[in-house]
Amino acid sequence: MSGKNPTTSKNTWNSRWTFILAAAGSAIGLGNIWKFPYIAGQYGGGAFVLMYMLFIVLIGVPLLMAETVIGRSARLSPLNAMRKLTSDLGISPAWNGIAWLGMLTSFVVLTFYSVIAGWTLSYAFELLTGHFVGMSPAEVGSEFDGLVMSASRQTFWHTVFMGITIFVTARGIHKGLEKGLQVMMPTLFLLLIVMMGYSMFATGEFMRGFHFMFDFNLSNLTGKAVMAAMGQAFFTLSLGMCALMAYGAYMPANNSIPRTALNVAFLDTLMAIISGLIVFPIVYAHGMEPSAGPGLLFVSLTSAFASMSGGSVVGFIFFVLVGIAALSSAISLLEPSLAWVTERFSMSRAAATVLIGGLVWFVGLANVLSFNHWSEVKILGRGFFDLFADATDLILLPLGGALTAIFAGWVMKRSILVNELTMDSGMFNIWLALIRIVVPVSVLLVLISALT
Ligand code: VAL
Repeated sequence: MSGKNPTTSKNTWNSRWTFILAAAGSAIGLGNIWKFPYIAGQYGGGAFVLMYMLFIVLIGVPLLMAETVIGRSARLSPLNAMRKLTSDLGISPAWNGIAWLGMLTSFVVLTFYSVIAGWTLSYAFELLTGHFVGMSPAEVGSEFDGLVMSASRQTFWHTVFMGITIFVTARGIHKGLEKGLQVMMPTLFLLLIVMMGYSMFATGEFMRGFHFMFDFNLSNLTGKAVMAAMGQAFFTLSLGMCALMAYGAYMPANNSIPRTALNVAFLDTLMAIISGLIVFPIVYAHGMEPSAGPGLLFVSLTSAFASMSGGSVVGFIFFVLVGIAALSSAISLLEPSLAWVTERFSMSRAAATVLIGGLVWFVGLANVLSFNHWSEVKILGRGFFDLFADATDLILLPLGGALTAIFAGWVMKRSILVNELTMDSGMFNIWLALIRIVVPVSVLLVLISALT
């Protein structure tokens, strides 16, 4: 096995908060603010939201802990961590497939994530110029259509976003991440609260939005909705992509993994729920449909910004912050492949970042084009964007998650788990039961129910 062992203090994050911030920074992103409201809207609200929360608790938290344990116990990139664990145990290297799968998934996710993050930057810029002032929701809607129809504008912003991601990542974990995250995350949270205040007091439709999100209607609970809720739970917590496994390698030994996992899952879910409570009242107030799809956040919020006084400035700040939340997630999506390439080819971090980031950028162009020039190109009945999004949500993430759970629960040495998790034995056994049985069986059942 090649590679240096980054256990030196230089390569572990120095404060207890940094790991929580970095993990929360990875988890909280477009998945909460853009994706959660739009899929909750497409699957009819309440029942979907409940299933999603159930999956966060039963699958998300235990898996978050498992991925972090693997990363921290080996203190290597996901692939080399898996190689170390499998060779220590003397078992088949086929298990290393978990890391290959995670690297593939994080790569694929980033190719479309960057395009959507580009939309947020484009919106921030347009709001700043006062472009949307006084526009009706229908006009705001056709502006959105104009953006997705334009390959050049999307390519421009996708390039800007990947450029920033590469720049920040190449500067390394200390300089690149630590400082920024301490300011970004709290500011984003505050602005979301302010926006929720707007939805609550200025739209007159807060309760309707609230009921849409929380009224449990059993008839909405189709196999597909349950599947989507599970995929979203993985996506939003950055699970099944080895991102947190990669971050775990830098986590100080005295950080509590269970406590961190609970904090991150709580903050992440809170952000998603708040985003829903912002978006749906605005959707109703402007006569839109919750099921409008990927444009939901952009059209609904921008319509609100267009009609409120000072909306251009608030909107600008909002989309910049969403872009920054996306940035801290994107950085974590680069990390699994990046850490491996630096270890494997003894390449500098900067060179590896440019190489992988460049490849992501290139493949990302297929996503850009799938909305316009290539809209007729279909694979398995889907354009590239839908293909990548569905392949990750419906197959790669659950598969990666289930395999990680089986590996951590059934294959890893108990002593490593006990040492890393430092829980009392009752809690440990609950965790073990979730990771051994509940996670794999739920993934299997959901896959079967969605396919039949
Ligand atoms: N978890 C993040 C998000 O929800 C990314 C890494 C997918 O946006």
